[in-house]
Amino acid sequence: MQKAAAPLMIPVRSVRPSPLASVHAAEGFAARMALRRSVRDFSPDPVPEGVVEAAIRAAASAPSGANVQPWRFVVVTSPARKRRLREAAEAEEREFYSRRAPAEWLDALAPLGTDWRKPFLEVAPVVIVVFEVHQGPHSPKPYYVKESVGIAVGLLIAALHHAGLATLTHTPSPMRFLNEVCDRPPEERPYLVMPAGYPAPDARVPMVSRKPLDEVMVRC
Ligand code: IYR
Repeated sequence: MQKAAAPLMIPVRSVRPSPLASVHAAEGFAARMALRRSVRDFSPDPVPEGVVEAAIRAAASAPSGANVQPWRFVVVTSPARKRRLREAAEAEEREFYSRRAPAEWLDALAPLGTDWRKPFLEVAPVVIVVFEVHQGPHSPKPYYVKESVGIAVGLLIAALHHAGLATLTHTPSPMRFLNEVCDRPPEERPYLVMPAGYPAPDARVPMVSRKPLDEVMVRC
């Protein structure tokens, strides 16, 4: 086997902030992210042109295994397509809530107040369906796919929140119906569904809290 050519290397573009500016930036970001909530009641108001594109560009800047970038972001805005999405998702969710979910899982979900109804898939002005891209006729073998796509989705959520939009990380189960609804080939596997938009004026979210830092961070 021939050895791969040495990669072209370029200088890293980075400006080191002062320590104070660094702490300020980190604190500001943490405070902003702490305001993010998963929203299930959306306003149908459209989102400004370009916000979703820029947020997906931010998401697609994520690190990925071997830099394969194994993700596809399908942006659904057409009312007809959103309706199909909702109908197909609700059919699965109806099964999930009435038959498939074990009692333990339903108990865990009870504080969130979720059920099989998914009107947000039709009401939100944009629904981004995220797919993992596996090896196929036009896609190389990816590595650490779930980790890579998870990181990209984290950036997507942060980017949309930063732009003032609310999101929901929605995971219908099973999700294969999304290939048909979104016209995607079999090597693309649904990862999650993300409605995005502004919260409805009367939107409510469950009163839940985040673990304090000393519960999630340890030093060793
Ligand atoms: N997919 C279902 C159930 C659900 C599961 C988890 I884990 C959640 O955090 C929330 C919901 C639904 O979307 O309702």
